[in-house]
Amino acid sequence: MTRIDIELRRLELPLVRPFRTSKGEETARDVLMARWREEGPDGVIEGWAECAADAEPTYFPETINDVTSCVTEVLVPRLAGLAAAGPLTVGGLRAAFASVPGHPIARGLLESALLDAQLRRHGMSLVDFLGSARRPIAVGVSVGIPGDIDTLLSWVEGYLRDGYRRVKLKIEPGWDVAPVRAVREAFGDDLPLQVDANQAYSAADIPLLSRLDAFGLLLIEQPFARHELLAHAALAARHGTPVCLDESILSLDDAMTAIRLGAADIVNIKPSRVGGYLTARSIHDVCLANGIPVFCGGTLETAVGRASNLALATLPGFTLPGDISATSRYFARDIGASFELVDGALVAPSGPGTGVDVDLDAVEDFTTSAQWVSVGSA
Ligand code: NPG
Repeated sequence: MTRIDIELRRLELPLVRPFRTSKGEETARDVLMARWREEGPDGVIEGWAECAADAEPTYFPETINDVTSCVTEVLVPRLAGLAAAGPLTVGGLRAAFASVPGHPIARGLLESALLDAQLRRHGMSLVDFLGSARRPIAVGVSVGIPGDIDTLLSWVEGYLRDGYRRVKLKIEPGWDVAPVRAVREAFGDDLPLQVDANQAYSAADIPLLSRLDAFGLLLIEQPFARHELLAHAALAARHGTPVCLDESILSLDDAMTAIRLGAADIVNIKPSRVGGYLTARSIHDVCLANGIPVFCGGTLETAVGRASNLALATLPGFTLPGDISATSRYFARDIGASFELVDGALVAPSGPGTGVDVDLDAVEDFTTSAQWVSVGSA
């Protein structure tokens, strides 16, 4: 008999620099984390995970409150009785949630916290579980929208000095061709450069977006609304700047549909957005089989999410640098050891599970709310 309790903790970590996209500005990362705690014959094991939901449905349909109520009222009750014969496995959890439509972020939060606990019980790292060799991962930096071009250039210059080898510029109508041109003129044509619109354009803007083709970008990410797969396919059919999907991909089915429609030349995989690391790996697999490069997206993760995303990004289809920057790009203080850039790359920790020793004092200091929910015995 194993006793299972799950803590939902909402944290607020101040950002070292405000992060503005076409969707708005954040000055702190408001993040929901789950702590999976199981107490059985072998003692207590804990696993941690974080999710990508925001306070508002800014990037994804699920909000932090949605995830909280789905976890406490829908998902955890479905686990009742499952730990009677021993610790719950990720497979058991997936089976219990199979009848729940949607809610990938909520399902992924619990699955990832359990996966961390399960791997710690087995003494296995997430890198080894995902079946990839541990190696340094080339990473990039995502640059928010500043007030003016001079500020943008000074930010990019600083990030290049820090060692980043790929730059992603956030764009929006009125802030697209000019900043891209300015960065190209200042830093040259060899800088791996890409742009991300976060759904800010419509199909009527295809002629405008075509002007970006002149700048040799690696990709343009999510120019149109998430359901506009046909518009993305129309843009991709021009064979100009490669088209990358992010917010459109909430599941493995979404990825397969996008590939079939020709709506994605490249896919940004954000594990939390698609329901966890197993689904993320499946999306990686289907993209690899279809010749679609992928990169690991980011949502200003804490050490827990950053370590997990680095582990995923060791898979062979992740041929493009991910949005997985060093800790100092985001936070002055994190809830785990800092990730430092070496030669433009980061390395996933090698310890069991995510490999992150969660700093409970820091967690406490950043907590804005917390609640425990117990998995019933029957
Ligand atoms: O390095 O974590 C990072 C940021 C990468 O640009 C990034 N993330 O639209 O992909 C995005 C954006 C994002 C941030 C999305 C926060 C959702 C929340």
